[in-house]
Amino acid sequence: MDTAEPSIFSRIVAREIPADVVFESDRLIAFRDIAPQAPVHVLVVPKTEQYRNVSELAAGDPGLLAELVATASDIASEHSDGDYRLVFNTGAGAGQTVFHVHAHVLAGGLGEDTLG
Ligand code: DGP
Repeated sequence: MDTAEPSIFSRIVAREIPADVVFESDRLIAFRDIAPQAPVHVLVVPKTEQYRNVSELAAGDPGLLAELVATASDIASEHSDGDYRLVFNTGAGAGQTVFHVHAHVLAGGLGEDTLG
């Protein structure tokens, strides 16, 4: 028996917890991060939680990863000037806290000192 709890993002997909959803398709959902790190900070998330991180997604369903990247680009164009940073935290040591693959789309007035 699978006793694993659904991830927090699966609960957003199921509308069990609220989120500010900006995009949804049959395979993806995108919503604003609860703790924004940039003027535009949206998470793009496959609806399936079978992939824990971007490496697993790339190996298991590269087409879905390509859809995710295209969606991130569209969101940056729709909500800002089209320039964006795409971040996949991978592993607890890199700051990943939700082990259901997701991309952070950061856009809108990014300072030059916000990354390395
Ligand atoms: P990461 O550290 O890469 O695993 O990012 C997880 C992100 O998820 C973090 O920036 C905060 C966000 N987050 C966690 N719980 C919720 C939630 O319930 N709603 C929303 N909108 N974002 C959440």
